[in-house]
Amino acid sequence: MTQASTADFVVVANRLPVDLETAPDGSTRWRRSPGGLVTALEPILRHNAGAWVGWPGISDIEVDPLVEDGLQLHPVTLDADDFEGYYEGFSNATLWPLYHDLVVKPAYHRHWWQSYQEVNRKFAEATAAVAAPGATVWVQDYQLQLVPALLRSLRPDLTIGLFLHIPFPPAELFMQLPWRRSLVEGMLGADLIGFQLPGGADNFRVLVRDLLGLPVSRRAIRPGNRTGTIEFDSRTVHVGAFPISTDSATLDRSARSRAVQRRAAELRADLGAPQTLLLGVDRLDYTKGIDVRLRALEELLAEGRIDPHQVCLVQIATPSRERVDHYDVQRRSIEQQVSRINGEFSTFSRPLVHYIHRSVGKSTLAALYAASDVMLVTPLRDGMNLVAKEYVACRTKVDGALVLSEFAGAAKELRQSYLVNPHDLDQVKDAIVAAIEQSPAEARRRMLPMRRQVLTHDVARWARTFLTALGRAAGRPVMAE
Ligand code: ADQ
Repeated sequence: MTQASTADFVVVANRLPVDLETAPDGSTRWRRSPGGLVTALEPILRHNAGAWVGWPGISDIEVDPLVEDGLQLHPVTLDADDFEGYYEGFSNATLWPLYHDLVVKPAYHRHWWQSYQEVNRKFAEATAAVAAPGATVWVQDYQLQLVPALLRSLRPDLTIGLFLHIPFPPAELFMQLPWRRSLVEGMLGADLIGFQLPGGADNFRVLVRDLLGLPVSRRAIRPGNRTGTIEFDSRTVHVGAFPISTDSATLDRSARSRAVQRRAAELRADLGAPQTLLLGVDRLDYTKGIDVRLRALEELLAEGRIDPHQVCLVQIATPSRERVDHYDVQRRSIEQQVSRINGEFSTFSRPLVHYIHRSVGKSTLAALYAASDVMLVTPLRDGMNLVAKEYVACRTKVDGALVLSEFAGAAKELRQSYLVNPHDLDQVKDAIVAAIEQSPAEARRRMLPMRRQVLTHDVARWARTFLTALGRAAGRPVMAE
């Protein structure tokens, strides 16, 4: 690891693509956390002497900039109060529920907002110190919505993009936020603001028109992509939809590999060789509708519409935001549901629901996708939902079935899935039964176009499309890829 220098391309995200871990003896070391974002951005970062600014995952630790595996990493230090106010508080107990249709009630606290402003300033200052003259900066997600304007005031020479990974709510919901004007003005510091869906971009434009009284237009900056412009502070801010995706070719290749195929067969055997294997993979979050699918399953079993000897569900639920109250409530309720179903319907040879409250490795995940007949993705609201796309990318035999909530962004592209309204339990139940009973021909008819979509629209294409639009919005040449 060597000292980092300034960069022509900077990614700013709440988390670095590596986690700092503390060993039992108190020493620290870095562990790579290869998410989809870093996979997509890594080639661009390398070609452009890029840098990543983010929090290393542990509070109260000062870490020097470093170069890890060729990537310049600039850690932002957060103390325990920052973590509580900015991250757990304002990001995850105010903005997260507000942007997900008030699935739970958002909490509005002035000291959280104060902390959010302070931490966003820290990120903006760290970025201003790292970016080379005229550099391109790409700010990620709802935790950092004030960074674009703060950064622009520090460094007017920069080209700034912002991408929101979660939904952007309708104006009538957003208007609840006591600090609505400051937050929107923070975002408008960007040259281009990207949303997952055209609906999010539309919500933002309506909000800006109504809240700030600004003229908004619909000048297209990319044919076929619904975008518009907003005139703000003598600048033109572009707004558009850029649906994110997964690293589909790598997943497809991994799912075809002998090792993953063998692991998939072993998993099915270990699970008692059920006739039908159902799968859920989510962060344990109240927006994901894990409870919805468990309720549907329980009713179907109670009504005798599915046979407990033939069906089994694996539900992987990654621990998430465990100190935020609503997450704890959700976890307990899911665990109760799982035990109730298992108490009623497990056989002596196997439990009905295998509930795993842990993260699993990439190849195990690919094997689970390859092994499962029906994938259950039933969020009440979700920006995109990459799990749905990952499942499709792993169905290399063009079979399997995806039950997908129409409130996930992915539903706009995966039209051939079994689309459901997660609030309509009877519809969810009927879709699960139809998915279990579908013929191989029907499976193929549905899966083929979904695979075509996911394989041709991968995460690298998403990043390229956004950065090309950002270059056009700023009127500068786009960077090398
Ligand atoms: P998330 O809400 O985290 O992301 P999602 O898009 O499904 O939701 O991404 C989760 C990722 O974590 C997937 O790549 C999945 O494979 C992985 N994962 C989940 N459980 C796992 C486990 N137990 N072990 C290992 N890996 C696991 C937010 C938004 C989404 C949006 C993404 C990307 O909420 O709507 O799709 O960002 O923009």
